[in-house]
Amino acid sequence: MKLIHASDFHLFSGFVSSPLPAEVAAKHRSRLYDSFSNIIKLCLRDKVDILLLSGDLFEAGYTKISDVKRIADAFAGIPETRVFISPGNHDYNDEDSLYRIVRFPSNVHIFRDKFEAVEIPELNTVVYGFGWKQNRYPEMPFSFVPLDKTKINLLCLHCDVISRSDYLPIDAELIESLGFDYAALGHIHKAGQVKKKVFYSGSPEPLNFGEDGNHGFFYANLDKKSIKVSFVPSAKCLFKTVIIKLTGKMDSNYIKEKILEAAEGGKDKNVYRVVFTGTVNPQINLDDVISDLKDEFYCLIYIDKSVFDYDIKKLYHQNKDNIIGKYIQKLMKAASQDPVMYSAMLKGLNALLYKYEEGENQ
Ligand SMILES: [Mn+2]
Repeated sequence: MKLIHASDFHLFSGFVSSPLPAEVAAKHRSRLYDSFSNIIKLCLRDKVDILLLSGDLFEAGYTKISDVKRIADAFAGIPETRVFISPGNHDYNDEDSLYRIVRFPSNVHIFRDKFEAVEIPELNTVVYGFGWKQNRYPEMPFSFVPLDKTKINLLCLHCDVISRSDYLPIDAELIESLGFDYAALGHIHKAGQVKKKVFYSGSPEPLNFGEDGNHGFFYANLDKKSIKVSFVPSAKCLFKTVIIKLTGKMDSNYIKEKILEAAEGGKDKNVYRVVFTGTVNPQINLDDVISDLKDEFYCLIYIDKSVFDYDIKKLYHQNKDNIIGKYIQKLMKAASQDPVMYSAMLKGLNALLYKYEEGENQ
């Protein structure tokens, strides 16, 4: 029997709390859908028997009826594949859920908030599952039942395999000990094998900078006696954080080179976040540095954690009689005791120096 296990697509995500610029968020949204439709194509090509989708298939808050209709139509295109969906915290299946508004084809089973067993006699298989009806479960909302070990027993569930969690905490040992032949879990976005037959497929595409590394889904060949599981990497892009430690000696071109070097040839497909640390020459505008590179990148954003590279003492002596010297004199004591004050002083100095220089040049 051929089985695909995928989860956490987060289709149609709004990326509202994400630092992605709107146009990149839109492109990434279509990548998410591509990852879904590529799995559908694979089911069709390989005549996959069972597709287990363990929750967060879409983000309900940003998903329209027509979007879910599109998902349902895709499933209608693979009538020979039995599809099981166990909704999770982002697509929970309550009375108002789009799962209940849109008509799904007969090859699709969507679990509700009752632990349920669905028999597939022709495959000698039982698929167990539970669908979330709310977005939190601080406690296990159901009990397992003993399994018929003459059958292939599958589990499809959105859950957290730690003892304390608001997201349906469950003991991985317990799942293993019950004797499931494959447990398809969702919720954790990083793929992994929790126990011999217990898997998190992770999200097929990464969704934010916390989700580095490979993303994809599991493809299993199994019968009652044997199981062969492979991870299929499917992500079209990686989310990469690049840390650039600046020194006051670096000029703009050197910083640009550093960023390009760190992007390692993935700049036309990956999502990059540069974090600047260290000290920066106050003459350099990091916003301009990033803007100059932007066209070469699929997505490039930055966070500035650097501080200006001033020799405060020297600056003070050079400017004793003007506003800059007086500013340093006023703030130096507080700044030496409080890092927030220190960084405020540097920002102020930057403003003053530029202003002062502009004035001189006029
Ligand atoms: Mn998720």
